[in-house]
Amino acid sequence: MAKTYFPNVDKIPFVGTSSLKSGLNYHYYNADEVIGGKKMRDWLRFSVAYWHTFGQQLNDIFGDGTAIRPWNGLTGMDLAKARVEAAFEFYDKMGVDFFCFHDRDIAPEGDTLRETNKNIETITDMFVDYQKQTGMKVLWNTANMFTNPRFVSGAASSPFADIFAFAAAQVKEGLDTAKKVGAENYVFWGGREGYETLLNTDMLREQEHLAKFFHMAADYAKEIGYTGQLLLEPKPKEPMMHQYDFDAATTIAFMKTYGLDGTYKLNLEGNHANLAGHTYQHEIRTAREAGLLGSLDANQGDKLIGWDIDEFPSDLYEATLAMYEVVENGGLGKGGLNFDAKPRRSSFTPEDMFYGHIVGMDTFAAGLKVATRLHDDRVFDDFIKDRYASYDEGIGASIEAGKEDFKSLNDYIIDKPQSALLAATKSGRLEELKDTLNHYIIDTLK
Ligand code: XUL
Ligand code: CO
Repeated sequence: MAKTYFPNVDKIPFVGTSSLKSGLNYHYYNADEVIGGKKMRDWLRFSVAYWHTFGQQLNDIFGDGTAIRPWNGLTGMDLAKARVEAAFEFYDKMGVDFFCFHDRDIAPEGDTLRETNKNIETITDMFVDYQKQTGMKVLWNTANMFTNPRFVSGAASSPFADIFAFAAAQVKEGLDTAKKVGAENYVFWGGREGYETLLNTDMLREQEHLAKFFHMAADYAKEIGYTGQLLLEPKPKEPMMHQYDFDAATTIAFMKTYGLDGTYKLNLEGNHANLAGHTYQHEIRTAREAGLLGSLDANQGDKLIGWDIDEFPSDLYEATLAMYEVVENGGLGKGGLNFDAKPRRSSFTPEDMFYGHIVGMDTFAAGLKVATRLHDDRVFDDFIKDRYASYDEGIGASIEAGKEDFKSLNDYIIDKPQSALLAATKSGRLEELKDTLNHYIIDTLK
């Protein structure tokens, strides 16, 4: 019998909502259940993040790792290989269809890039074998260009040309890997693409380098026939004081400035949205309306903490509104929901790795159910349509059609009394809408 890494956990079954108590089972995620014309697994396309689940030791800046993991004690390639075996056992038991990884999560670095790439290829050979046996797919892979000290001042935006060259070669290998493992997307999160102080930074030159880098990556992907979607992942701060891909709107402006919006889309993360002073829904809406919604990193932050804590999502309200955007978008296409999340430092057993994903998957599955009803009943759509109705006829329609100017609008409005202007406005009914939203959540999930 093959070695078992998680002997205390069986395949996670769907048990429904008959029992309130959590356990190693799903209450809402029922992979093959059809919601709004599509299976849950196809709406949600859940993915396990290799770095958090198989790399994290749960250390924080004040304390060592607490994680008890079946591979503890192993090092180098032995560790890397054990993690692959454990990972595929974990995916099978969770019943997820996708995983994501950084190059440096899966294999140790050698002294040269050539040696490092050899290590990667040994591990991705194992991935491909397991993928053939299990049908597991890669949602995306990416390059870690932020941990090693060579990236102290960035990668593609580093002031030092050799570091730019190294980053290019690293992403070249990353795109070859993406093609090899059939990754449906390739992600760029600008780990240290930003600055600490403008006193020593040529911001324009750094951003031009970054754009050039993304063009080179897209060109190389095309050259090798890699057809996955290329994604940029915004984050406003941490590790750099200021990150260039600050939020969805800033990244979209950057993409449009440098002609990247035809080749790249966005990967949006809940906790990153909060750090930028936005809701997760705001970021997803911004990308959706620009036609640039690519994929989602599902996690949550905390109102009381100002940094990235990558907590597994459990906030039904936030998940409902995120899924509402996804449903309005007709799904995520090649994208999915990647749990860029880890258990808390005090949740250190192997079983907590399962519980973390269970709460995340059940939260988003529940969110999908509520969102589908909100969409089908046109709860917000009808309200919003009515709120803007004055643009559907008369002067509003004429403004939208470009038939008016400041002079014509002045003539139209100049003699209207204040009472008529006030009568032209309507209550936004925020409290009523929130109450309705609560009713939908409670009724759908009962
Ligand atoms: C960091 C983060 C990354 C990216 C991939 O905050 O979100 O893990 O998702 O590099
Ligand atoms: Co992320």
